[in-house]
Amino acid sequence: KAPAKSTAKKSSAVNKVPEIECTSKQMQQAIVDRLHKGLGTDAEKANNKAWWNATCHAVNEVVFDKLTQTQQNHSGQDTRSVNYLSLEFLMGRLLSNNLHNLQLFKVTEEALKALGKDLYEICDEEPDMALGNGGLGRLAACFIDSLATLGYPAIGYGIHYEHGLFAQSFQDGRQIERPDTWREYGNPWEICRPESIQHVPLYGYVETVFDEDGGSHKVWHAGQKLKGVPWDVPIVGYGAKTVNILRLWESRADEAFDWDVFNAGGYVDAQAEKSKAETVSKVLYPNDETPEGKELRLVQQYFFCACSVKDILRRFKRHNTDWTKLSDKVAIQLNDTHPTIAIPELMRILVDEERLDWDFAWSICQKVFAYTNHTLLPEALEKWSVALFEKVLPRHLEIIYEINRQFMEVVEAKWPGDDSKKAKLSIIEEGDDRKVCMANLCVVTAYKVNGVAAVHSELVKTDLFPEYHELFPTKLVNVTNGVTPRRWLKACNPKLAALYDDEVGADWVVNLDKLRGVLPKAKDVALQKRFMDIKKDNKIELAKIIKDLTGVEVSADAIFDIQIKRLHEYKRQQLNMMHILALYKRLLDNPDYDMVPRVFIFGAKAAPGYHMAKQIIYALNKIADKVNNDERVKGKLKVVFLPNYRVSLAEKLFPAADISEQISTAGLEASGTGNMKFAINGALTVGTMDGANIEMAEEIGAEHMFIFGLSVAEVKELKQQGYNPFDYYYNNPELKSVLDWLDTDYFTPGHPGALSDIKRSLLEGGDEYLCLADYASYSEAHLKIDAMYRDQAVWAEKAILNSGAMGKFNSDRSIEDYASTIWNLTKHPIS
Ligand code: GPV
Repeated sequence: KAPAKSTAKKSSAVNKVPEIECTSKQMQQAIVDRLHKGLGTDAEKANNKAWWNATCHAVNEVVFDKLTQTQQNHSGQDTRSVNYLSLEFLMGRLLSNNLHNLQLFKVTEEALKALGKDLYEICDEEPDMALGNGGLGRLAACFIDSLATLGYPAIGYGIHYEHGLFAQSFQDGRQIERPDTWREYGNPWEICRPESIQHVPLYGYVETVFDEDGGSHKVWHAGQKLKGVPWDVPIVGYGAKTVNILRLWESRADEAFDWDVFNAGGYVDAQAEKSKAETVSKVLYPNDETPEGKELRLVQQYFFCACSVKDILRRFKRHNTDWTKLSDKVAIQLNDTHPTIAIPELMRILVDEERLDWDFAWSICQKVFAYTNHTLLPEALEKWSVALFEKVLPRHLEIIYEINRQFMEVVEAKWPGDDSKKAKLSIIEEGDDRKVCMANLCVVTAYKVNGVAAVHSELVKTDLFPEYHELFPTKLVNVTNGVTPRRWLKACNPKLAALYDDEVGADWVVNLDKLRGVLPKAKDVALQKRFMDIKKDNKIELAKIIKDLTGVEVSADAIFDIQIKRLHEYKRQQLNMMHILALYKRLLDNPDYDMVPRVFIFGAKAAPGYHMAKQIIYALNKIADKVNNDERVKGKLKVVFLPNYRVSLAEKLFPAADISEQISTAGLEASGTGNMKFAINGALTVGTMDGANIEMAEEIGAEHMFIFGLSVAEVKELKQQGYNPFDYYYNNPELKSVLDWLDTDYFTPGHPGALSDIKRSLLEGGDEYLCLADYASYSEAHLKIDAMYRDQAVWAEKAILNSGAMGKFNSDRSIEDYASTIWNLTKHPIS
């Protein structure tokens, strides 16, 4: 099989998708039926939440049927499948998407309308399933959508967090976190599967047992046991030819294990044990790219990996007895290093429980696991303290030592006597506080390791793992990220989707390359008008939401300039902020300063313990307060920071954007996926040559984007020379005045210095992310944006050229790349 090449028209997906037979009358009946028989209420009494519930249950009648068919099909053929292990699945809402994928959206819209209800309002009742932090978790969600759409046998495995990512609000401009309660009153999309419960040992000690044949084996005597209860969420592919599952594990106390305490009359102690066990799946760690070395996190990782590996082996054993077949039937994809512990867990089961020979077990592991790297940031690479490991997972530590011992022999053979190579490649980092390096364990074991965009994958080879690359020259590969066009165009931007249906045919939904059909017509006045009218409508919709959420009035005639992503210094929201301050200053210095009205829109959560990120949120809110209430800017400048950015809010933002801010320091954003969602929806990108921006420029043409700033090579060079932010500060008066402004109490009346630490980190702190170095170039790019927007015909043409050229960034293409270059998967659609 040839490796999948980027844009080639190869999306062999479902091209003609048969409608599921269902009339509006039948759907009405099904929904009313669910209200009556499922919820014990009626159309008179029901509130919108109940209507939402009833609609979900009506939809599930179709979903479950297709799910059963899919499972019978996969099990009957004992198909090879991919198991996508991820600590995060940022699913968002499911109703609208499921309806689109079942092609029941229109019918349901009509049915509800006949019942006096609006489907969009009903969809808005659904709480987001926010079981993820950001890009990494949302990528997993797009991937399982594409896997099902393409008809691949696949299971997503994760944790059934009781509380997903915290809800964010602002108090005097500062971020406040509240628990997320997505399933407080149950959730219609999940099915509990007690028949597939798993048991997970933890803590305790390892015993060596000597066998009669003179050999020996290890027995792990656990100090505690957890019960893993699986909850399945059906994943409906577009056209419903496949309904896969996302299996999420909930932790409970293992009654069998607590029996002694219970019998001894320790009722209260037993209850306390129970609640301790339940904390394991209680809450998602809210850190993005900043691992927290807490015991509970390690326990979470092991808990879900142990459940998942056992579940995978249980399915395998239903049809197989020959362990050499495991790698024919099973691929396990590790979404970053978070599920790495699955590797020693599989070794443990094969060696200690199945009693396979070590070398045989190791050869199996090396054919089963593949690993995706999502970052180069050194602080983001997971390392666990050996002491903690020994306490929680004593047997796994032994196994890792043995893997490492054998691997060090390989390193010695390649670089005889070179201890520095051994130190660098060792899975165990030596020192006072010895550490287990999870990324090293992944690279040593996995048969493929991939980065998530071309430049990132190159840097993985040259900068992150150069020695591993020398040792395993075919192991490191690239699979550029993508996003599902079902959620990120069809469902979230129905008007633009309808335009594309008319222009290129409705099957763009499964073959995004088809959008290229509009490229030759980018100058067509009628098309431009339709395109820009849609954008305007979407902006008006967003303006209402902004008013609702913040009280700020914005004009849909202004340029909507949006930066939405986690708050991180490397993503440089602070650079955007500096430019906003410069515009504000220009307007104050010259009341007639000529600029197209601009609305800067932000959405971002900061990790609760990330001080500088929280300061940047605070600063932006304070700046917004000032700017939005300053008559002198005459409405030319507005700044809004939307609270509680999440998938469902993103769906309202991407379609309404004119400008997409993708301004990370070159070399630091592995890929980005928001960049893709913006461009597909017709926003123009202001961005650095980083991550997938580079490949977008290849597809779209860099001349149709606002590329600025230092390249990866230039960043390296500048850092090597010794970067001094003060050089830029003293040489650029505007930049200096903007930064000095932060030292006053202008934005925080009565509290001078409240924003000074941002300035400090950009000057004395060394400006690690080169904001000052890129400032002038960024500011210039914004002048070009302003100039171009004045010519609406040119703008429309560019927007069409951007959107139409995004075919490559369909997650179906990413999945085809994984399927052919890593997973060796075959499609098994049910019809
Ligand atoms: I590592 N990413 C993330 O969202 N969380 C993480 O903990 C880590 C990486 C992101 C990268 O920052 C993005 O560039 C990338 O597009 C995304 O993962 C998906 O690959």
